[in-house]
Amino acid sequence: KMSQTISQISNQTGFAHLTDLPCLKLVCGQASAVISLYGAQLLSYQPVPGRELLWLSPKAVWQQQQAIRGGVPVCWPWFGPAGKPFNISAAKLPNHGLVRNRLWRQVQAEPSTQQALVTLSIDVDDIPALHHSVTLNLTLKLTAEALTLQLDCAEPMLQQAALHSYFAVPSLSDTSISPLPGAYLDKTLGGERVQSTAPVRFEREIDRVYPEPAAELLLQSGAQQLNISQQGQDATVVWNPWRERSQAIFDLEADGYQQFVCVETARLDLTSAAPLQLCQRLTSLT
Ligand code: TA6
Repeated sequence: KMSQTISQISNQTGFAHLTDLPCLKLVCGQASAVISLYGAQLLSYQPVPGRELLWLSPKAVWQQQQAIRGGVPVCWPWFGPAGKPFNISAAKLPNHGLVRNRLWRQVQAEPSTQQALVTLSIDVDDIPALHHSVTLNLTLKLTAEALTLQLDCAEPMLQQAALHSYFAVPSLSDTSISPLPGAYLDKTLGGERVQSTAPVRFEREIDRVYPEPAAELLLQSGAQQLNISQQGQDATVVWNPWRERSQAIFDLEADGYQQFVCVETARLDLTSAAPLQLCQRLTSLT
């Protein structure tokens, strides 16, 4: 008898404690994923039932301008605080761009036997210094083996972007990411360039921008191993807020930082106007 992978895409209202959040659920064989239409934010990826690879804060909220704390936030068209060319007026602009706290629309959904594929889109007409609307697309592809996120913007413009993934870690003190380049910009030191070949260890706040990023990373924590494959990036950002910083973040529990690390596929260059294509693929190896 032929065994076929069954895939399926369905609407779902609510995820975890966010009971009124509009979501889509993707299933392919044993694997499943949940994505929120608010922010086009992936919230869950389970390669097999019960093994969650992403982290969501129990204090995450949505609506009222808030971005959901956890999953895979989409940062665009700027990363971090808005700088040039976006900060042209005195208006206060949100951290990490304009699309984390808006509803996206589903434009395409294709379940086939081998994969579940869905595209979410948003038209943004209030990018500072730009006088027309720009469309951003996020395509999610779930197969039995892997999950791929792809962010596309066809407009040749100055734009930054990041897939700001929060990965659940069973043991923060036994977590490593490799390979990482021997130099990085340390945002906890105001962006100072640091040369170091020592492996990153999560024993204090880590907020690093690694240029010259590898295409394939291994995130290991305890017995868990995850392959993170990236495309279109010019940086890998690694973030963990640690204890003190967490206290200033209203939607993080006091010890929440023990449960995740962010490994972000980012395009940060703002020197040339270009279309965007950024990709992160997650494959559990355990
Ligand atoms: O990617 C790291 C970072 O830019 C940190 O500096 C930290 O602020 C984090 O993202 C979270 O930002 P958020 O706007 O979600 O609070």
